[in-house]
Amino acid sequence: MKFELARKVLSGDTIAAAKLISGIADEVPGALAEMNQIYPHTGKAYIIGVTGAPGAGKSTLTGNLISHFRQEGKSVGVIAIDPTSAFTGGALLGDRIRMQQHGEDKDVFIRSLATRGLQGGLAKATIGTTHIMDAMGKDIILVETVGSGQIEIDITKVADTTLFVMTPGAGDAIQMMKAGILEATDIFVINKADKSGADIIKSDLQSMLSMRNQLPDEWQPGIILTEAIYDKGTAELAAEIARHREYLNKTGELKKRKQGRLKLELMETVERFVRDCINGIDHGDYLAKLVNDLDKGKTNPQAAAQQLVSRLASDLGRIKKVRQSGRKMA
Ligand SMILES: Nc1nc2c(ncn2[C@@H]2O[C@H](COP(=O)(O)OP(=O)(O)O)[C@@H](O)[C@H]2O)c(=O)[nH]1
Ligand SMILES: [Mg+2]
Repeated sequence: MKFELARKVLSGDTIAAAKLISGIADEVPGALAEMNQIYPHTGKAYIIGVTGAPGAGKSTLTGNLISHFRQEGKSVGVIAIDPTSAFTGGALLGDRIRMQQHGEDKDVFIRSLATRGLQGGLAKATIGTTHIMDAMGKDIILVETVGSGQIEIDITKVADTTLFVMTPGAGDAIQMMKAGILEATDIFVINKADKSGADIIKSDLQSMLSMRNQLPDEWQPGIILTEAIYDKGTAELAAEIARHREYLNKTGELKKRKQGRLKLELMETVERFVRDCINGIDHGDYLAKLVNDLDKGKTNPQAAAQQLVSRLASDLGRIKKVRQSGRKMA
């Protein structure tokens, strides 16, 4: 049956959902067509990003948040993004165990997304996975990702609320503030507060935040102390997430974030489309010739790019004309 996978996903079938998630990560054409059936059922889920250094306690915290939201009667989806291992890789095994208590719960759906070998863009695959969980009716989607470099900053654009998890003794707070993290974080979590130094990080963070130029009605990122292994601070963290959600709703920022995601997804789709088209021109011979000319110094990247784009435009124009005349004939 046509779009059977999408139909099954919409009825909550987790095996079908897992299949579709793999399909979009690998950019399988059939899966992309199925996704068109998914989009009309999206836009309801609230997306929470959990980022921070490896070992900070993100998975433990995520497990606590799952329990909290389940107690509120909400269904939960979890996306664990693993930058290193392949699908069956090691790091996620521990995560699975930490979240295993939810394994039997049909209202909790956990999927890992390996970034290595990902065909499309990372943001697109992640956003696609949130669409699938959203369409399955998940109220909350938690996205756990290691945050330390440049790519991960993009992940914060995927979430409505971004948590940045830090720990005492993991170096000076100021040093940990890689470019953009301060701006991209909605809530700071100082986990492992059972260890000494949590209060030092907190005051460092507070003084950094107070140095920022802020508009009067701008969001003031909260700082929450947690001891995730003892499930301490979970309720406070959930309350802060709720406060942020309310702020986003009230200010219209929620809609802006959603549109930002749609734009990101669109742009990655366009990039992919353009790349495919370029590779399709003379089956890539045209590209190879330009690379050759660049190598010989006969052209430069700017001129070669312009040449490629105009060739692409004329090819696309031809395709469109053929389609139009085809339609007239029919
Ligand atoms: N002392 C202490 N250890 C914690 C706490 N939260 C997590 N851990 C431990 O830190 C390690 C890494 O936790 P994990 O949740 O896998 O971190 P992730 O890599 O950020 O997902 C595990 O051994 C946890 O048991 C905490 O609040 N206090
Ligand atoms: Mg983890």
